[in-house]
Amino acid sequence: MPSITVQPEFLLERVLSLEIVRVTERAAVSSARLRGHGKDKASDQAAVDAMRRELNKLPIDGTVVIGEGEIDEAPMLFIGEKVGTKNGPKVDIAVDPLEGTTLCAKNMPGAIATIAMAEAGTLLHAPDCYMQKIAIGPGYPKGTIDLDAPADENIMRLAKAKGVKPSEITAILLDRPRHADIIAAVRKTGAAVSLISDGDVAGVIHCAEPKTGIDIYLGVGGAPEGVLAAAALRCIGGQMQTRLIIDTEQLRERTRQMGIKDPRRKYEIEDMVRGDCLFAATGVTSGAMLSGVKFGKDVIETETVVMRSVTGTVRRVMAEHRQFEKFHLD
Ligand code: VTB
Repeated sequence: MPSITVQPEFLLERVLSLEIVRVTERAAVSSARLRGHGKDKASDQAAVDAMRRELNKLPIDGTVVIGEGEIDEAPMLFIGEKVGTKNGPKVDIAVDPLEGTTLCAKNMPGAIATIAMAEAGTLLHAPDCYMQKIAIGPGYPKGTIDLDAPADENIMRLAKAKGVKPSEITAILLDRPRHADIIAAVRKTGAAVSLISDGDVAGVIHCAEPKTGIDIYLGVGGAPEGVLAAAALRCIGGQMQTRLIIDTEQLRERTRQMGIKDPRRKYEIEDMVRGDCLFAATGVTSGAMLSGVKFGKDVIETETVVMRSVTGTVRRVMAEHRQFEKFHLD
């Protein structure tokens, strides 16, 4: 048999692509236990605790660069927190242990536990602020969309690139009053608007999944969610442009500290995720992307999607977890 030489870092990265599945699985199961109980904070905390516990078992020297918030407001998985056994590669980590806390609290579709991992210094270190975003799936010429162009123009350009009428385009946006003008502009072109109450990491990813029928993401959402979505698109292809919304002196100071020289900069995917990365998400409640956690009599079932940019491989891991008590605690 010919021997295959694999660089140690490369091998570890391959191993980590399966290891991070455990991290999101555990976070999803822990928060799913509180699904529908109206407890936003408690379900988020359960996800954070489980994710942190699992991350600290990984052979990595990790730094949380996108987390639950600043050190003074987030006791765990705060921006700058070190995680992992330290015996391993230096990595940047972006987490949203429970993306869609309200969705989980109300047991509505689309809550996920999600994470992205990349070589240290390659993920955008963004504060917990808003971000303007536009995204489409793969297969279109570069420059098909532009964050600074009006929404109707982006719809027309995308329809042309897709070879369809604007009325055959569907845009996805967070259902927020701040999007009234964009929604009106999109509808004026004849395109359809799909509104989500939360969960715009999945919202962006939907653009790259033909089965969802979503063509374009538009609007303003969280910056942490923007970086996570960029990591996913880095793996599966697509275009995305973003800009941080830095509208207070405090945020201006914080972005300076984080090394962001131009707070008005327009980011492409490669500026937010500057190298190869891993992305994983496990469904908490069922949604278009993932099934939610199912609690059976003896088995807990989870569905996770894990992506790797080096190869563009997307794996869907359907797991059956036994040993209930142990699963909850270890
Ligand atoms: C989005 C969405 C999140 O926050 O980023 C949104 O993906 C943005 O903030 O699930 P507002 O809710 O203030 O509009 C969430 O809805 C919650 O984190």
